[in-house]
This record gives sequence, C-alpha cells and structure tokens, in this order.
Amino acid sequence: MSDFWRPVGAGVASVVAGVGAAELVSAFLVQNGSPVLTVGSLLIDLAPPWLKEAVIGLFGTGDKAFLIVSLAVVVLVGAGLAGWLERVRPPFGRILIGIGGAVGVLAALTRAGNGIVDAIPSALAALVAVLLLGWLIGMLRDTEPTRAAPRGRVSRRRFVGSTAATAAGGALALLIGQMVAGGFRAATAARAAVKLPAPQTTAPPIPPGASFDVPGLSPIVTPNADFYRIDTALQIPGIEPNDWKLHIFGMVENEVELTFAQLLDLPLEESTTTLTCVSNEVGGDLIGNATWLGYPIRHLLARAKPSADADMVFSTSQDGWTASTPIETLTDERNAILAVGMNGQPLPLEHGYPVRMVVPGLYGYVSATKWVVSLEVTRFDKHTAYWTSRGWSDHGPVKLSSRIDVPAAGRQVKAGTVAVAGVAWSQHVGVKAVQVRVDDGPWQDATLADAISADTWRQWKFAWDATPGSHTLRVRATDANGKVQTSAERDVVPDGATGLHTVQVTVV
Ligand SMILES: Nc1nc2c(c(=O)[nH]1)N[C@H]1C(S)=C(S)[C@@H](COP(=O)(O)O)O[C@H]1N2
Ligand SMILES: [Mo]
Repeated sequence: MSDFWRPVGAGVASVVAGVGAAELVSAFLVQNGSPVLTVGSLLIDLAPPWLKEAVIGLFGTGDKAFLIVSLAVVVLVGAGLAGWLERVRPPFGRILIGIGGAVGVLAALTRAGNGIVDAIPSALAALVAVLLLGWLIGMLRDTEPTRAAPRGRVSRRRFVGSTAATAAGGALALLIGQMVAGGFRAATAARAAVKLPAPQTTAPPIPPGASFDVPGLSPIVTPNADFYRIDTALQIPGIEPNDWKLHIFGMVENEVELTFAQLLDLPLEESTTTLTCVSNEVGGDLIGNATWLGYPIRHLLARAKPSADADMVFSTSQDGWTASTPIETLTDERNAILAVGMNGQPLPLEHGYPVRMVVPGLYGYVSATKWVVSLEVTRFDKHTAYWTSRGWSDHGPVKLSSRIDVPAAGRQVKAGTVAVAGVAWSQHVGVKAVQVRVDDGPWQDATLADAISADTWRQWKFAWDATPGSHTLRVRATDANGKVQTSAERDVVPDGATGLHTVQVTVV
C-alpha cells in the first residue's frame, strides 16, 4: 500500500465499522433506524421530481437498489477522503465524518413518525468511526521512522492488520444487522398489505359520556402509538402472515390448525378491553384500553373439544415466550379472543402482529400472548409458563385499582376549583364508584364517566376546592360487587400491586 492508500484504507475501514455497529444496534434497538436507509429515504424526499423520474426510467423497480448503491459509493469515497484528510490535515478527517453523522441524525429526526431514539444509530456510527479513525491514523503515524525508532514504533504489518480487522468486523456487524432487520422489514411490508375484514359483530359504541374533557386525563381509548409495551423480545418477531399458523393440541379430542387466511374468514368480533401488566405499580402507566378485532377462543376450543380434566391453556409465542391461562377464562362467555386488529389497524408488530391473545380480566403475563403460534390444552400441574416459573403467581386476575392522572404528582396548582381526574379498573367485574380523599378529610364521591363495559377502565373526575398549601390526594375505587379497593400496600410480585395512589400537590 502506498502513502496515499494507507490512510484512505483506514478511513474506509473506520466508516464501515461505524456503519456496521450502527446497523447492528438499529436492528435490535430502533427496529427501523438503519442509518443508510434513513439517509436514503431523506434523499428520496429531497430529490427533484425530474431526477426521480430519470432514475425510475433508467432502473425501473431497481431504483431503490440504485439509490443504495450510489449512497454506498458516496459514503465510501467520503470515508476514504476522511482518512486521507486525517493523515495530512488532522482533525479534518474526523470533522468530515462528524458532518456525515450529522446528516444521518438530521435525516432520522426529520423522517415521519421518528423520535430521538431513531437518531441514535447515526450518532453512534459517527462516534465509532471517529474513534477508530483516530486510532488507526495514530498507528499509521507511529509506523514512520524516527530518530529513536528508525523502523517506526509500530510495524506496517500491524497497521494493515488492524485496518483489515476493523473493516472485517464492521462488515460482519453490517451483515448480521441486515439479516436481523430483514425479517422485521418484510413483516412491516406484509402488515401494510393486510386488509382486515369488517367485523361480524361490532363493538358496542363507546358512549359519548365515557369521556370527560379534562386536560391530562388518559383518553378512554389508548392510541396504538401510546399503548404500553411489555415483552421479553429483544427483537420483535417478524412473522409473514402467510407463514403464520395456530396449532391447538394437547388434551383435546381434535387437534385444530388455523391459517391466517382461515382466521380472517371467520366471523370476527370487535370488543373493547383494557389490558394491564402485573408489573404496574400503584399509579403506574402499564395499562391501556383498545378496541380489538378478533375471534373468540372459546369457539376454537369447542372445535378442539378439551378433555374434562384439563384446567389450563398453555400458549406459546413465535419467540418461545409462554403463558398459562385458566381454561375457564377461555371457555366462559367473556371476550377472550385471538386478536388480529387493534383500534382499526392490523396489530402493530410490537403488539403481537399478526395474532395475539386478549383475555378480559387477567393480567397480560398469564393471558395476552403476542405473536401466538400454539395453544396446548393441559393442566397447571404439568407445565409452568415463562413468568410463573420465575416466581409470579400462576393465576393472575387483575386487581381492583385506580389512578390519579391530574393533577400530576408534584404539580403546583392555583387555589380555587381544581379538576382532579383519573381512571379506575377492575376488568370483567366493573367499577361502581370512585372516591377521593384530600389530606385527612372524608372520602368524597367522584363523578364517574359512563362505562363502556365491565371489561374496560372508567374515567372519573372530582372538583376539588383547593386551598393554598401542600396537600395529599388519594383515590380508591369500589367494584361492581361493592368491594372497596384495599389500602394495604403490596408489591407487584407475585400477583400485582395493591395500595392507594397518592399524589402530593402544592396549591398557590
Ligand atoms: N410473546 C410475548 N407475549 C407477551 C409478553 C411477552 O413477553 N412475549 N408479555 C406479556 C405481558 S407481561 C404483557 S403485560 C402484555 C403486554 O402487551 P402489550 O405490549 O401489547 O401492551 O403482553 C403479554 N404478552
Ligand atoms: Mo405484564
């Protein structure tokens, strides 16, 4: 290698390693934050129409491949230039890489629907490349003969080896990142093509009186983008709906197999159900309410004919996660469904696309299997599921609970009438009353919004005549059977937290 190619090689190797690290991280962390594709989509948006048409005219459906190849060439030439610059005019090489990273960050931040995390991969790419370039060019400098070390302090072979290793490591990371992200992208594309059938049975309309207009109060139906997400999936399973199949087996008379197309052909029903995580702390936000489209699991189990001594259904997701659900909650009249739709959309990938379970009245860890692929009819004494083998209770009915949304804890509010509002839930039982207590005063009735059904949370509000000073607000709910929410404080392990949500506010 000549004096020109050595620093150029160091530049290329550093940038390949930076981009590789970023693609790997983006595949796992951001799912769609691939820096190269992000910059590509920025360019597509910025390109003048005549250029787009010319490219499509020349390359047809290969236009995107052309774009990516061109982009790769530009990045590699830039990387080589950065290496050379860093050798002759430091730190301009590293500055050039920084500029490249800034373009990626900018592209990520301006893409529709992106947030700050989507910028992480590009920033990471630049950081890794800058550090590696500094290291490699430093080593290159050390290969020069000096008075003290006439053959250089570092051998050229060592520099070349380090450069090659850097490039190879980067290429490997890039390859793995692409492989991992590929399944996800394919599933994203397939999801966009899914046409959900109209429900045979529509959800009871949400009564207009189910919602109060109080700023800061949780909306009665949680938008998909705001729905809490809890799972063990480091990488979201990317399932092609054509490959999806549900297998019902175990203690049954008939095994049942169901494809996605067959599921969509069944008379689907809509229902609104509030989902809660057992790990939700008192006052926590691991709860959301959605209108689901799906097929009752009881009908599928009726086809399979479970044996009389089965007491549990063991569901498994594509990625191996499992849940054990009491069989009676899947065979009784409640809306336990195999869901394909969430608030009018195919399930979002992170919420279980293409098919998940939703069972009113149970915490998610014993019922809400996302990416579900099999249901084994069995017994609690034969199998333990993912969380139940880690110390959580094997039955997980949702506990009666309530939350203050406004005023938020630690807030300052003005003296006078202050709207206190929140939500209360006891899925499949229903909430009958909510009360608020200010400091050591009496429990006072809050106004309840109309219920959608016993399976959903209910909004409540209370007009508080706030006087200056520091005050404590507490809330408690009463369920449809007249049971009052306990004030006893219990941790989330093993079967859900109890205690009253308490909020401190300063009135000025
Ligand atoms: N495949 C799979 N399904 C899963 C989980 C999981 O880790 N993997 N977590 C469960 C838990 S603990 C909860 S609370 C709900 C959360 O569903 P959401 O992420 O759609 O809100 O999914 C359940 N289904
Ligand atoms: Mo959960």
